[in-house]
Amino acid sequence: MASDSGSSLTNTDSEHSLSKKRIDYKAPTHLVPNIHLTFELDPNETRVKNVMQIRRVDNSVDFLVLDGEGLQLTDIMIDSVPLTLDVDFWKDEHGLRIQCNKDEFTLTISNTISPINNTSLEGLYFSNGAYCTQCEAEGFRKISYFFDRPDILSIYTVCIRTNDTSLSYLLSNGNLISDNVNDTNMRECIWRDPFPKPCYLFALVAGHFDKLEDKFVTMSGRTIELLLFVDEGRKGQGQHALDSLKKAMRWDEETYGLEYDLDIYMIVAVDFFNMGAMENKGLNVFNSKFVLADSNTATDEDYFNIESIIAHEYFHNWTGNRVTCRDWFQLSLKEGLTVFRDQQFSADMFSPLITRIGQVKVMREHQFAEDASPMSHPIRPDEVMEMNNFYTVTVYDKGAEVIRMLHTLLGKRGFRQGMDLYFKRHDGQAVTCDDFVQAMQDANDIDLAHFKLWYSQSGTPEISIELSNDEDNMCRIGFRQFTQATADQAHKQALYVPIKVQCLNADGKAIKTGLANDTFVLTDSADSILILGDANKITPVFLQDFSAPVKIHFDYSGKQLLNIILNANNHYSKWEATQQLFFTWIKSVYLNECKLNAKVKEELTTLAGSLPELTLPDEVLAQLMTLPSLESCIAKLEQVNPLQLNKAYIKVRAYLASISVNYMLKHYHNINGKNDLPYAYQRQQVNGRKLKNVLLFNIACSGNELASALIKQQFEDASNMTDKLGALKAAQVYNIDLFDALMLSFEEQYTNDAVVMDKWFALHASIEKPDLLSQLDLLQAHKQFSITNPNKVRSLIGSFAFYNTVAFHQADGSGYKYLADYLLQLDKVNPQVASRLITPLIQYSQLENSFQEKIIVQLQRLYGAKGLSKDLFEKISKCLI
Ligand code: 0A1
Ligand code: ZN
Repeated sequence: MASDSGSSLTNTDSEHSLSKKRIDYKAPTHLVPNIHLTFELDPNETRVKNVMQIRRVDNSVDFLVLDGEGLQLTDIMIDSVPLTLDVDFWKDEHGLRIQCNKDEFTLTISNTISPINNTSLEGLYFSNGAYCTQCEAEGFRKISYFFDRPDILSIYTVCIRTNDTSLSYLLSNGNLISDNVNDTNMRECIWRDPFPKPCYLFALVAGHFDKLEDKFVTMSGRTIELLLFVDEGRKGQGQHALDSLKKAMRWDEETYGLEYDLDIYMIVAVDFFNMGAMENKGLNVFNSKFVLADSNTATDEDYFNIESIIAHEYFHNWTGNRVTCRDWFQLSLKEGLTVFRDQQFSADMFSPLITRIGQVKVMREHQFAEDASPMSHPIRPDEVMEMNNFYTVTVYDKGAEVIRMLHTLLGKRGFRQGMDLYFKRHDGQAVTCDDFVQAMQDANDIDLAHFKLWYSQSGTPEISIELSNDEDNMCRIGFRQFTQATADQAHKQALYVPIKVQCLNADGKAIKTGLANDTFVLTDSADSILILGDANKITPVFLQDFSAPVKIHFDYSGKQLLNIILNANNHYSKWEATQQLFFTWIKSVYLNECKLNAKVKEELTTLAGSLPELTLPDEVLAQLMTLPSLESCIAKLEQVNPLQLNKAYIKVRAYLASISVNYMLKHYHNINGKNDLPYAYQRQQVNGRKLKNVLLFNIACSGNELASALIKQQFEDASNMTDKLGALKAAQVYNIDLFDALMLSFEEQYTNDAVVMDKWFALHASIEKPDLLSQLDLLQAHKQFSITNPNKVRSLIGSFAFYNTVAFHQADGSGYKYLADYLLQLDKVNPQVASRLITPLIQYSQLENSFQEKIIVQLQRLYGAKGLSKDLFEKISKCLI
């Protein structure tokens, strides 16, 4: 009856009857131009009165279906006339069906909810003494009965009432209309948001906070009030977030001509939040981890992430809020585009290279793995059971790669013209990915029909490339594309793939390719190009800057890769070549029973010998000296034994570190000696610290006895969190006793800082030792740990399951069982977080059968559990079919 299904399932439920399909979209039968909400706050029983002005748009329909979950209905009226249950309306656990054949009417519904008992952190919840809402994707139905779908846009007036004087701020979207206290000491704040919005952008926050204030003058001269609310005593940690917001506001004006629309922009930081942040109109809610920063508590990486997430949420004001999604299958319309915009911003603010490398790692480590898993889906999914399961690296990050390809194809100007047309056509509307691509096409006079397959086809295209000699001294480069069948789609088509190509001769000099923008666009399953030169002497560089989200197969020799590292003029290509080289060595040692053979040793020695000759900026050098993650190596192999691979990985890392340790020690001392400036999040300083910490880590990996003193010294002298954490990470691979001693001192120092303690939990959970499981039990009993706090759960259990190969993939399956046991508990508290945490158990396709079998045992156990959430059910059932 109501438009969604239940949250509690048994394994006998049929998946099909529960999921929704994209093609089944139906336009709304009714619209709600205005909604007036009144909240009387109480932790146990908050009263919600919802007055909706409703207009029927389909007069063949004489009833309306409203979503509502876990609500206590107290009152329901149409045009002030009370309705009778089972006569005028019907109710079940998904919502209401109301009989009504009026064209225009006012529907008033009152209900109560219990914020304090809401541990799902969806809807209205109460934590750390504050009320907070999270409505995306379908959380509004846990607050009040409504059409909980993104294509119903309403003007909201919100009245918040309380007699709790400790709640100094009562906030909602839009502008504050009034703030009064009546004679019974009831305070009442009224907010009105003049921009029609879907209910997923509604927000309410009530609590006691410290407030940072600032102003921003827009390009048209309007003054916007900026307010940042943080927990009491944390004001000193909010400035970077506020500065980031102003940068983002200016950047969007300069880059896309987009100006902020309301007179006030508020951000609230909370400790209990399921995701990173939420773009509610004019009232963003942030996980405090992505707001709070000072040099003592946040690393350079934290500073980077805060800047980028603050910008992401701000950019949503246009890409997401002013133009929103018609239905949730279109999520990438706002997310892919906004991630692309935040990447552009980070590249401009910090560094194009580092931003790009970071993004490529996300794709290779996480998105490729998702595509190879039972959860594989296109960036615009076709079938969904639980929408929260589709806030994925595919929708977000692959979605951003698809937008990036459009940008490459249309150029900066053409892309901007497309964006302008998109806003001109669709401001104030709820639209589809097709509408977006159409605007890009119409503004540029280009046919994007083939390109659009990226929206509907899942899987990672694999491009195999071969070089051969042709007539007239020409070299033929042959390309073949193939996409393996995925769990959701058996048949694949050739996609439109822009491949950036560069060719070097044996001395590293660039050879002209004659390709426009150095880009070859592969549109068929096979094609080739000719360039001048000898196939045996050319060193080609493919997919520069990761010009498409694909895998490349080309059989490089070690010599060719070294040629690129030493001679290519593009830093990204150098990084890519080192990653390839490292992977080749790790694979070869893995296949050789974890022994280093003479060829690998020789190539490692050549690379180590050429490091001192590479006069490169610190940021590049630091990247070149960092191995690819173990996860990205697993993603490139089949039937992997992760424990053996880890051994091979450590072996290569240690050998390379040991043969270059003198160079690294010298370089480390050199940088450390210059380090006397007060901390600033400033590019040169950040890059210096990055390189220094990479060096320290490698020195530790070499096992050199000098490492101990250096680590201790750096830990003690550190004037900032980046260096402190750098020392701890080095200690973690160097010596457990040293690590434990430093961790104890770290805990004493930061015990009262929740965000910093997350780092402490994560470090403990990632120590590579088989008896970690009993230590995890102890850590769960730590006074700072709570299963109700997603940050803590992610830090401890997430770090173990995602990144601790030795402890998680134990040969007896005990690591898998540990996670499954934990998920059974967590699912009852917060299904959304449980469902994200199951990822390492469902991404098993690259593992050796013996590991897969042990994982399946745990998945079957979970599947048999009573009352499993829809979130976990959807994922597990996909694994077990
Ligand atoms: N739209 C937000 C992310 C977000 C999504 C879902 C949430 O709860 C289920 C919370 C936040 C963004 O892209 O930043
Ligand atoms: Zn977003």
